[in-house]
Amino acid sequence: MPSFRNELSINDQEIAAALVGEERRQQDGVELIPSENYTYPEVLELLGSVFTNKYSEGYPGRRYYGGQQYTDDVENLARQRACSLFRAEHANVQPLSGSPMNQAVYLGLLQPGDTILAMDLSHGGHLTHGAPVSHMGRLFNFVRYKTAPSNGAIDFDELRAIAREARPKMVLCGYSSYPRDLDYAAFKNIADEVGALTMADVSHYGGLVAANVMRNPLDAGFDVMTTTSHKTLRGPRGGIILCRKENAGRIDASVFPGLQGGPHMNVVAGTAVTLKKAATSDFQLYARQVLRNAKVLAGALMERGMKLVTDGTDNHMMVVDTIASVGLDGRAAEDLLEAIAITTNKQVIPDDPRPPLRPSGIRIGTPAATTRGMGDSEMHRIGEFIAGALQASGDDAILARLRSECIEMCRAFPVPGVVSGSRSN
Ligand code: DSN
Repeated sequence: MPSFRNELSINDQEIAAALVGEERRQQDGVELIPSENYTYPEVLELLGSVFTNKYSEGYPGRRYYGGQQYTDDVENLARQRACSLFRAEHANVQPLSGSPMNQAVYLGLLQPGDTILAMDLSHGGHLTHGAPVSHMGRLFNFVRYKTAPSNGAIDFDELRAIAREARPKMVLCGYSSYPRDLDYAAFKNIADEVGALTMADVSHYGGLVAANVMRNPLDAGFDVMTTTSHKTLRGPRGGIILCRKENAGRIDASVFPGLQGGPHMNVVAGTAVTLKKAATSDFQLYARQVLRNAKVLAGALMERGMKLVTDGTDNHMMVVDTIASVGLDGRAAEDLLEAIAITTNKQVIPDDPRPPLRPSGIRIGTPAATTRGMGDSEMHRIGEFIAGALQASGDDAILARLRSECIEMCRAFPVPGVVSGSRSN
């Protein structure tokens, strides 16, 4: 089997074959799932380092196990870098990923049964923002606000009315499928009126906030901001909670021992490196290009007759209404694009009448393609590939041609950490 590696020391043929296959899939295809990215070779190295051997329950200087001189250094650096990057008073870098990160905040600052005002899930909110199928949706009382499908605007008069009626303990914003930026000051004003805490989950666009190309909710006085580290930030899979000093004790105790045991120190080390890189001018250029690429791709799709929810984007993602565009549901569209080596994900649109596994659209984002160095001309080509494939459903000859053109384009843009014949670039 052809391999992208010079050598592979994994003496387990089935797993080795899966790894080589995944490397080839990542190298040969365009990754457009907006929550995915290619992490740095340095992070891949740290993830496979001896830090994974270490138990470190507790926090620097207050651990329940010995042997912490190096893990303490790593966690202190990660916390300091997170605070400096996001202009926060306190950071917890231990959440194992995005869901436990958000759960730790709710459980640390609220009581079961409390009301949380959050974005409607089909309008872009995340599972942990109270989906009925999630444990958080059962533990807390989530009340919803919506957005205008025409332009994504939030009607803050209506939101104020809902808040006055529901008297939430927390006003939550942030999203996993919404193509616009948010007015955090407006959320904060309403929360202050009803005496609620403010929390923003910027997991998707944490890297864009870090680079100051999207608004930072902490600048508007938010109490808590959460972000995953593996999306626009390009780090290892993990979560970061940023908060005021006055809430630091409750947040830390909620993460450990409240919700988790030992932090994954190999991940925390990778997070520290990621946060240092996110403070550089190179990262700012990257973040600007992510936004530019999204605008160019959105324009290319709309020129070719694709209907985007809110007719465009102000961030790194867009949602294509595939039913309105070509009469295909999101699953069929996802499958069709996968056949031409483009990975997207099926996605509900606002107030979608269709079920989540057969929704009306797909979600597309530019962070991963931008990491590979793709720019304007590749975004135009990707727009052609996507529209061409969706409009050619059932035409195998056209799909085969699009697939080979797409793979050829990808080969000119190596994936960091995976290069034909070598392990890194
Ligand atoms: N699964 C992530 C996403 O795709 O948005 C969020 O957790």
